[in-house]
Formats: sequence, structure tokens, C-alpha cells
Amino acid sequence: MKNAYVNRIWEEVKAKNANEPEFLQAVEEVLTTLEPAVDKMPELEPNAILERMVEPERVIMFRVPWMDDAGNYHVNRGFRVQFNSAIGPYKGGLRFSKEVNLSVLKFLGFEQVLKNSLTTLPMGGGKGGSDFDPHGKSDKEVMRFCQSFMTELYRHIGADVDVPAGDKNVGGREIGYLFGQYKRIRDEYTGVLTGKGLTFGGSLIRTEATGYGLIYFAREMLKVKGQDFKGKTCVVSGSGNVAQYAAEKLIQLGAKVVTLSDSSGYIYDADGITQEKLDWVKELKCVKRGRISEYAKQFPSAKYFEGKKVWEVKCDCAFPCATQNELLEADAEMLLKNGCKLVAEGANMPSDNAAVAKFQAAKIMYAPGKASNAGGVATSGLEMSQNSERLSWSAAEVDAKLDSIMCNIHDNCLNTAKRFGLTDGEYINYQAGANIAGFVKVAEAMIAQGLV
Ligand code: NDP
Ligand code: 2IT
Repeated sequence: MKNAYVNRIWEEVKAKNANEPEFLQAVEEVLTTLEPAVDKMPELEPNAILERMVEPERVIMFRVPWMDDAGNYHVNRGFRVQFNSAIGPYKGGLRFSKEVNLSVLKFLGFEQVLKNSLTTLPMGGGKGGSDFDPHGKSDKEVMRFCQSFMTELYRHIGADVDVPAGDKNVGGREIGYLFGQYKRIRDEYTGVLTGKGLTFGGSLIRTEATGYGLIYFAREMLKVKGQDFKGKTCVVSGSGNVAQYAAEKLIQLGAKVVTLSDSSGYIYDADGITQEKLDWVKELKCVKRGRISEYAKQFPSAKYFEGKKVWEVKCDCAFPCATQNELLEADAEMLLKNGCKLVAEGANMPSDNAAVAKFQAAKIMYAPGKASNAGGVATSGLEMSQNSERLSWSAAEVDAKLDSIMCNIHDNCLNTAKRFGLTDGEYINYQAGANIAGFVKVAEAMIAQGLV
């Protein structure tokens, strides 16, 4: 890194957080692209803005004891990382997964600060979760875990303080149990969580929002080049919330979606996944909580590849929608070799920094998750607005707002890239555009609010 201030911060972050690889990866990705902005903003260093941007305002860590159906006791670790509240209450999801630790949640919280800034809505950034894995647990076990988790978390959150939502392995079922326990302990009915059920304050289109928003963003990228999705072959990884609705919107826009995956392997459907097949997947994943391999048993046009990743499939566009570091340098090389021209991230940090470097060097269209997956949290912001005014907007109204927010984010990334000379002919560096646009707004708010 050439800028002396950026370089100093990077060395300090590495020294202080040496045992947090995911957090370091996320910070490095951002710092390497911020230099053009930092060069032009001499006020950042005397205000210690970068120092404060890389340090969470508060980290809460707690014990979560719970009992399984057989009466055995278990203890998991719970977290909430309240990263930055310069532009609004902390906002961000909860992840329940074996992989959850401070490094993972700090990377997610750090990304969330910039992502929420891009949404144009007044939301700070936070993230939380637990190393509890709901796979294979009964509904009652999940309920008891969620109640115990909230029995500590409730004192740290609130509709104007910190508003959690779902993330990996935290969907409608978990949010329902968490909300019920919060309401019971606090004895108040507020929009303290988003992603709630439609009968108790949830917003229409929140379930669809991350996946739909991703495809709205990618549609805008194609539009810049005079293209659209009709007839394009698309690979999608994951088969959870984000993947399902990314695939759905792609199908609606005329693309041919040929893959879905989970952590065991992927399915390739040569005929393309139709809405009917996707409805079957939704039932499989959300109700039966089954594995994607079952798709190949159900539909003869599909094959299942155990232990493999979707990136080996020839495609025009790729949408990583599963998890961090699922798309590495060799995967990027494979995609490029097979002619892939667009990668838009539904997951958070799915491509590692070496893979991103390959996309940028090849000058394909590449959208970083913090811009292209921001539709989920943006619609959470719309759920907060509806809860505050005690009203529910129609699906069409929320979807139109989501679409317009994604267009705004796209244009903001594009125009910021142009302003800082990060375009080259047809090529647009959306990654740097997103990081700079997200960062500058938060930095300006922090400077205005003094040393806090
Ligand atoms: P879900 O839990 O609904 O789905 C996750 C999917 O990814 C599952 O199919 C899961 O399979 C699969 N998966 C998990 N780990 C791996 C792995 N190592 N390799 C391949 N597949 C894997 O989560 P979401 O869809 O909500 O989240 C997916 C990503 O999108 C995450 O990175 C999340 O942070 C991000 N995101 C989510 C938003 C939201 O609103 N939900 C908003 C913005 C970003 P398995 O069952 O085997 O674990
Ligand atoms: O990563 C994310 O943006 C989310 N998991 C959604 C967060 C939210 O508050 O809706």
C-alpha cells in the first residue's frame, strides 16, 4: 500500500489482530482500494478515522446454555459485534454456524458498516451469532437455543440501538423464536429484529430481497453494456435464502440457471432450473431441511457432484451465494477460462482477494458483495420504517423501493469509480467504487460527530 497513513494502519491492524484471518482479509480488501480517497482527504488522519473504522465500538460475548430433547445440557458461545453507529443504530444479521468466532463476526461487521452506508438508509453496522449449528436439531431444540441466546442479547439491543436480523442458518423460524423471547422479557412490541413473519411485523419481500436485489444490481451492470439476462447461462452457489431468490429473479428475467449447491456438493441441471423446480427446492430447504443432492433424484435432467464446486461449470454469469471464501484463485481462473463475463456476489466475501484480483485483471464485470447483496439489509431498513409508522406496505411498493435502492447503489459505485479515475474504457472498478462511496459517508459523519 503506497499511502503512508493507510500503510501504517494496515501494519497496526495486522499486529493487533494476527489471529483473525477473515477480519484481516476484509480489512486488507478495503484498505487497498481506499487509497485514492485517503490521498484526497487530509482530514482523515488527524481525526484518526481509519484507526476508528477498524476497531468495533463494542464486542459482547456471552455463554448460551441450552437443553436438547434428551435432557442433556449444552453450552455455546454467543456474540454481538457493534461495529459502527456513526450513521444509525447498529444493524446486521445473526449467524448460527460452527465456523462462527470473533474473526468471522468482525469481518462481517466491518463489511456491514460500508454496505449499510451504501443503502442510502440511516443504519450503522453490526453482526452477531453463535457457534451453534441448527442442522440436525429439532424445532424445539432450536427454540430453546434461541430463547437462551436472547435472554442475554436483549439487554444490548433495541429498535433505536441495535436491530439484528437473519444470516446463514438464521431464517424466519429463528427470528420468530428470538422475537418472542425479546417481547416476553422486555414486555414491549417494537421492531427490534427484522425478517419477522408477516403476521407479526415482517415486511413483504424481505425474504426475497437479498437475492432479488443482487439480480437487480447485476441487471444494471449488464445494462451499462447494452446487455440483459435473456438466454444467459448462470451458475448460482448455495441453495439457501439468497441463492433461492437470486435464481428466481434470474429465471424471471429470462436467464438459464443451471446449478445450486450446499456444503456437500452441487447439482447441474442441463435443462435449466424452472420456477416449478425451484419451488420444490424451497420446500426441500425451508420445510424438510434436506440436502441439495436430493434434487438429482427428483429431476432426471440433473446430476449431483459430491464435494465439488459450481465454478467448474461453463457459464456467462456467476453468483456466489453461499459463504465466505467459497471462490478461490483457481476457481476464478476456471470461470475466466470458460468465458464467464460477470461475477456478482450474493454472499459476504465469497471471493478471496486473489480471486478478485483475477477478475479485475481480466476486466470482467465484478460486483463486491457489500454493494450487490445490500438489498437484504436495505429491505430490513424498510421493515424498520414500516414498524415505526405501524403500517405495512404492499409487495409491489417494497419491491419497487428495493429495485430503486439497488439502482442507486449501482450508480453510486459507478459514479464514484468514474470520479476517482477507476474506469478504463468499458471497464468499471465497482469494488473500489463501493468501498470508497461507503467509506466516505461514514468518515464524514464521524468527523462531524467529534472524537467518539
Ligand atoms: P442460508 O443459511 O439460507 O443458506 C446458506 C447456503 O450456503 C446453504 O445452502 C448452505 O448449505 C450453503 N453453504 C454453507 N457453507 C457452505 C460451503 N462451505 N460451501 C458451499 N455451500 C455452503 O444463508 P443465506 O442464504 O441467508 O446466506 C448466504 C450468504 O449470503 C452468507 O454469506 C450471508 O452472509 C450472505 N447474506 C445474506 C443475507 C440475507 O439477507 N440472508 C443478506 C446479505 C448477505 P449447508 O446446508 O450445507 O450449510
Ligand atoms: O449480511 C447481511 O447484510 C445480512 N445478513 C442482512 C442483515 C440485515 O440486517 O437484514
